[in-house]
Amino acid sequence: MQSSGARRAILYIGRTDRGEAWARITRAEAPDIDFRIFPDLGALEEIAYLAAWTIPPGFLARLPNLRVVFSVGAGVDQLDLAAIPRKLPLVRMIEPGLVTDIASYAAMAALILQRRLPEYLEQAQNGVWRPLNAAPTAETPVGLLGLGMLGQAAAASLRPLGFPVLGWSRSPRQVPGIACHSGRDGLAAMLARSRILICLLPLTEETHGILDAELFARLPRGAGLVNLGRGGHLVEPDLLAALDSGQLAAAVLDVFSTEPLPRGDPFWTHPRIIITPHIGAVTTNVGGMAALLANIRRFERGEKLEGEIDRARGY
Ligand code: NDP
Ligand code: OXD
Repeated sequence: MQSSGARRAILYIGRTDRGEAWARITRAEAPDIDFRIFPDLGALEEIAYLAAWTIPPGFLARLPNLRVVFSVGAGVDQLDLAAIPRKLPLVRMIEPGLVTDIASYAAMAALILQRRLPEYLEQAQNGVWRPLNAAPTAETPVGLLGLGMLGQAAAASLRPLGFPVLGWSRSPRQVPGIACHSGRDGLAAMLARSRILICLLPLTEETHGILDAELFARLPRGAGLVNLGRGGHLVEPDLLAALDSGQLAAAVLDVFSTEPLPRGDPFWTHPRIIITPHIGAVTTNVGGMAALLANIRRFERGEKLEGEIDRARGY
């Protein structure tokens, strides 16, 4: 534990506009803490907290008194986890803005797929006026891979629209209004019913490449896919093959193995793929900084941090 009276600083590495907003909030709400924006480091020994999306290789070794590493996002896989000493607490972002964003994105994507928007966009390109049958939401079960903060937020926005919601987690869960599954058998049972599948898993050794040909084959023919997790969850050639064969009808993708998605990538021009540039949920200035400061206060009181990563599980 560190005395809250000691001179200490947060170093932020990330988007400058957010850094400037967080510096203003810190000056107003926590004047006892110095907020620095990379590469303006100041005295390195004063840096107790690091808040970053990614960290330059080898940089942590320059911070002798670092106490906690905070991810500015809900996920931590974008950080080089092997380079962060295990004795340092690593904390993900938990803030209401992320929950609101994912809830609206999940609803939007499910409706895009259920109402067959990719096909209407393709028809419009060719001046074709042809109504298509769409199963009602009540007959369009949505399976959620991941039933954590964001999976549950997605469920909360889908249920009022009439979608039956199923969910899959690592450990067994009971969430009202969601048919919960866990384990390999649970996954197979959920996939068999999911007309739309939404990935909201963290990227770990266990979940890497989970969205592959074998998984697609377990979905009902003509299902839709939404990837809101990470690009590493998806085996991209397997998605193209599943769309070409009709096993999947369409996909809404927010995350990619390489970001920005390179020019010339076949996803850009595929008529059944809708692309957004990793905006599913974006940490807000006010909610994000409030969460960060609340966690620093907890840490300095010797209390449990909210969102600390279990390094063995990887999330
Ligand atoms: P949580 O840690 O709250 O939830 C993760 C869920 O995934 C839990 O239900 C967990 O199971 C489950 N899970 C993890 N590993 C496995 C596994 N091997 N098998 C089955 N289930 C598993 O994370 P969040 O909901 O906050 O965030 C999820 C992810 O969303 C982030 O890690 C990030 O990758 C992504 N994200 C994407 C954004 C975007 O803009 N596209 C924005 C923010 C986040 P259990 O309940 O048993 O622990
Ligand atoms: C996050 C993200 O993890 O933006 O928060 O993807």
